[in-house]
Amino acid sequence: MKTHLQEIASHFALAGPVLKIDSLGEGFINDTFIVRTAGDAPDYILQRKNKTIFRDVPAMMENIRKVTEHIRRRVAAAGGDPEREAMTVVPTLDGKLCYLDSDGEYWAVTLFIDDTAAYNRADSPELARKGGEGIGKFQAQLADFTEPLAETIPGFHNIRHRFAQWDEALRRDAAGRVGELPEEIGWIEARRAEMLAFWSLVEDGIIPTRVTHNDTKINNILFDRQGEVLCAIDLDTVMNSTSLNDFGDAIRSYCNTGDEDDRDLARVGLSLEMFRAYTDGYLSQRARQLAPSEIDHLAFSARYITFEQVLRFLMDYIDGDTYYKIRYPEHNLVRTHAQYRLLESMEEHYPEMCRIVCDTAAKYR
Ligand code: GN1
Ligand code: MG
Repeated sequence: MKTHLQEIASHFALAGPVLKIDSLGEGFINDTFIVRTAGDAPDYILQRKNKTIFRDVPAMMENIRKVTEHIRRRVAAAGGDPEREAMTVVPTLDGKLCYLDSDGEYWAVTLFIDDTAAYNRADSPELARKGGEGIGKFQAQLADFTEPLAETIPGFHNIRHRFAQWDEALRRDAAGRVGELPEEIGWIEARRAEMLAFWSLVEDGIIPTRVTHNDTKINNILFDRQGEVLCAIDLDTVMNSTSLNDFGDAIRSYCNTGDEDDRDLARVGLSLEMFRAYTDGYLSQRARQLAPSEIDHLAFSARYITFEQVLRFLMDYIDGDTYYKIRYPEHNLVRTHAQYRLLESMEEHYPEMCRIVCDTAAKYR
């Protein structure tokens, strides 16, 4: 008898019979599985997309199709292997990009890329440099992409929008936790003005808007066994935004000496060595295309995205843990504290971060 997952998989245009389906990965949002097939047929990634978070899954899948097809053409033109250096969306048997099951859940399939490595933290400057190069290439591949993209999560990295949600969450106090969090709430409020001032530069067009990934933490990048970047995965949030977000979000994960949810705050901080390496890789691909206003705010973007992450984890804790998957009741608060320690470390090292960006940009311009 077919399992539920096998029944779901049977609606997709797979090249071979399904052997088994196992759970995969550590994503906080979707449920991810690997579909093993018999014989020479490739394996596949099957995902149940989180429809509470992504309000229009078909539109999101259409974004992913457009963007991956564009990247595949660019990879092929450069003599690369589009099946390894790009994601491939596998349609349903009736040609749709996702399958809607009888419970109202959306499922999507992509080709599984074999023989790869994934990381939660950069373990060497070489890896950080390669990661920077990979996101730099991703942005460069999409620099001439002109098709419209749906906004899959409205105001995703827009801090004005996040503060509106934040004010509402404090007012609602859904889980009755606001009273216990004066210190943590103070961390957010103390930085409201400087974060909004940065976002005004994007709103006013001083910092340009481009096609960006928007979720560039290290485990959303696939490396090959030699440490080269193959491609960016988890393209659910590909949208038009500032490319600074992709830099900042990557720094948040590549350059953290601890874990995103480390309970031991003494382990958490910004590694300037990893920062230098990531910046070098990224700017080796992007220095000549970025506007001066973008270069000038690269270092700040790491503070911006890390601040946003503190706000989002704390807001989810205040809301009663409705957005991120948690493994234990205080998980979102532990994440908040660990990301705040990282933010403080970035603030302490900010002058050096600016100097590194400036020197590296000069090297590649
Ligand atoms: C989520 O889906 P995943 O686990 O790659 C989140 C990111 C956060 C990240 C925190 C759609 O990423 O924005 O930065 O967790 N994705 C969405 O680790 O909210
Ligand atoms: Mg992910």
